[in-house]
Amino acid sequence: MFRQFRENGYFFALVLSSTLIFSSFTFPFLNLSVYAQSPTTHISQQQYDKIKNCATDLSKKPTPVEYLTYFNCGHVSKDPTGRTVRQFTLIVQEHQKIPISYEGHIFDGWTYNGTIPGPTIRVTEGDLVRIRVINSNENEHPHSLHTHSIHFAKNDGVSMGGYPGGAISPGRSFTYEFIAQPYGVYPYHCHVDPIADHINRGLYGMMIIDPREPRPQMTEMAMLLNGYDMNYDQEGPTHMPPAAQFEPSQQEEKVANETEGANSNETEGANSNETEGANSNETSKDANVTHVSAAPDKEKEAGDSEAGDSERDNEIYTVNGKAFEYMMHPIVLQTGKQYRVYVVNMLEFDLVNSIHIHGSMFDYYTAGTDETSDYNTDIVTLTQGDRGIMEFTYDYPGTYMFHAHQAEFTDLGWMGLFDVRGNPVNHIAHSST
Ligand SMILES: [Cu+2]
Repeated sequence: MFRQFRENGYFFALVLSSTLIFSSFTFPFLNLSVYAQSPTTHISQQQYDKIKNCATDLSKKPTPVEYLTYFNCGHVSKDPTGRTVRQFTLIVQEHQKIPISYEGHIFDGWTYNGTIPGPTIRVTEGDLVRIRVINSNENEHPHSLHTHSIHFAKNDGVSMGGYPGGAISPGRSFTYEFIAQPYGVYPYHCHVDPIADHINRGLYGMMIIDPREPRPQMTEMAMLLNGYDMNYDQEGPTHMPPAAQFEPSQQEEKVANETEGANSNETEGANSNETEGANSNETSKDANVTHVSAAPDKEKEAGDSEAGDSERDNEIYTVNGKAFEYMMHPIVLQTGKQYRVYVVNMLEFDLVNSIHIHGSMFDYYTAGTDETSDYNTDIVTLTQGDRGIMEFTYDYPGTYMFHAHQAEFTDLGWMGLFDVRGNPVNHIAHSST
């Protein structure tokens, strides 16, 4: 495995030397001088959105390169109390042909707004967030939107409890509402059973809740770690390129067999949030609850529960949706500048994922819910749903890899490059180049 990794490195060194020359990737640096330090209290919503690098075209489908810095801050308005309201629309579409490699692999994906991952939703703590999810008419399955963070049960996007937002039928929509809290970085995803399928198909994304007071300003990026089980259909790869070889597993696919929580499925774009008695979740132990992965443990032998799932595997691993994207388009950084990366792991079927950077160290903020970093490291390990914030600086120019520290994942696509430019800083350079 390691040898293969090294070979891949050499292969991509060659690719890199040519792509660097022709690279059309320009990194959108922010002009941040005005807000170099956290100001005191008042920053207007408009000013804040500007330094957040909010996208101006919300209908855009960002490419995997653009995804890095594409922050969708929603359509902004104010409610009668002056509170900022941010509205988003996510359209779920099944059977989208998503290019996920440079070797022609097409994934039969289910998407929020046409991309995998879905758009990065960015709001500020205290905002009223409304996310309208439309399940397209031509879809075959119910879907939902489950966001992590704090909210009423009826806005949780799960079928238990019989909430309409737990399973939106094709042709219907539901508007999820919550006050954004607490600040941090979160995953969002569909929570309809079988959930592994709905996630692996591509229904997930990142949500950033910014603190009311801006974090120290630096150039920001989003990195979402994922993988693809290509065996849903026969359209998967016949063989992988030298840089990404794998053995197709020979389990056949039981495509999403539907739960159809008969009761649920209201349309309701209504905005009432205030009700919600204490009764909430306990009801309906019958139909829905049995689907929640407790049953298989009893049936299967220990150590091999959910035998069907244990055979599932990913053939391609990526950051931001496309294998080796940032080797083909290295991310240009400058020595001495500070960078912040919001990282979320949504990899299905593998227990852990990781992110490791070469040539520097980063401060890590688990879940992004604290102002002080937890530790300084060059690798962090994440299980599905785990996330955090990395902050780092490069002292020396050069080309540095960043990748999962599992060689299998790197071989199959989860590897990228920082192209660090500028003069050495802070230290005396021992050698040039
Ligand atoms: Cu779904």
